[in-house]
Amino acid sequence: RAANVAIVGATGAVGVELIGCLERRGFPTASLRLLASERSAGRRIGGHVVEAVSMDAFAGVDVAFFSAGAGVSRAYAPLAAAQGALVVDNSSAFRMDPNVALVVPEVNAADLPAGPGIVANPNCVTAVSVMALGPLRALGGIVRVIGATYQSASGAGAAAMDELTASTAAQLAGEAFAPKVLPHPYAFNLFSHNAAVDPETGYNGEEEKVMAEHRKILGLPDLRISFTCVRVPVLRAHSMALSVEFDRPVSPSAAREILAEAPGVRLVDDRAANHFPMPVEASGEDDVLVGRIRQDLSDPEGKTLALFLSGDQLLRGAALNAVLIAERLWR
Ligand code: A2P
Ligand code: 11C
Repeated sequence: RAANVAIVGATGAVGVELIGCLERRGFPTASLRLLASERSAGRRIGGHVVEAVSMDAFAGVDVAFFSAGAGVSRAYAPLAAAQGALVVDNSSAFRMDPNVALVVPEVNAADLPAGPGIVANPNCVTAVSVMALGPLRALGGIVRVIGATYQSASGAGAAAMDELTASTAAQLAGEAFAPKVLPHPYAFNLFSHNAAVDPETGYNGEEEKVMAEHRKILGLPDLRISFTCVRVPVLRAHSMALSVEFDRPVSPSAAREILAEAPGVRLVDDRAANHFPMPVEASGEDDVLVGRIRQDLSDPEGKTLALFLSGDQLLRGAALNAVLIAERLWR
């Protein structure tokens, strides 16, 4: 049967994409309830009136998507699940809970639970990265990953996207612009990810999440992994450079063959044309673009590959992945 669906955070950058993905993919929807904060109550989106989220909002809801931050998820997701809803949570609130599955369906659908409850959607960097790392496990065991990211404004929400556009326009017009959403000037600049930095380790919260989530999704609790996360002036696709070490020698051509067949992945690896994954080409695309596949020459044993990825942060990184999870669970 068709599901009664709720979206919490429906007015946000991810929420709007969730509405679009459900429609585009023909998710069997009997009713759609759009929820956000008090600020948005009464707003209309595509014929639906937005309501403020409340304790009573989940009666009769079969599938609830949450994308309004970890605090809202902690406050309402258990309530929705207790009332029988299948909850797909895009926040970080439950991802590392050992009783909650953290899933990218193409990689670890086997971790999905049999019944309703909360399923977590990964951080957008993790979701894009494992789309390549998952299939590459066919080459051998992954023992170490070094990543550096080029993260878009969308990861910080709709207001950050607006700030990128407005600050760029201001700079081009020679006008002053005071950042309000992000901590640093964004136009023609880049900066270390805005999550808080652990004074002991020097890693920021985004990097810590990404590293822990890779271990959980790939089922490799001892994976040696390090990420450096950086915000770049791009609107809605995250890119990343990865160095991936295996437990045996590996060849770029074998990796290319595997990735060419991998669902949800598109090879963009044209050395002659110097054409590789770019955020402008990944934006609006369901597939993660993968290229620059080459032997990492820093490893004399030939066990390490270097690659470059670009994936739409709002789709694979959030809304699309959440809808793919719901599709697997709602039958
Ligand atoms: P609202 O638009 O009413 O503020 P983004 O990631 O693009 O910033 O979007 C965040 C989403 O989360 C928006 O839909 C926002 O609604 C929603 N949201 C933020 N805080 C709350 C809250 N306290 N209760 C419900 N929804 C919230
Ligand atoms: C960013 N990836 O680009 C973050 C946003 O763990 O859900 C999402 C943070 C998270 O800033």
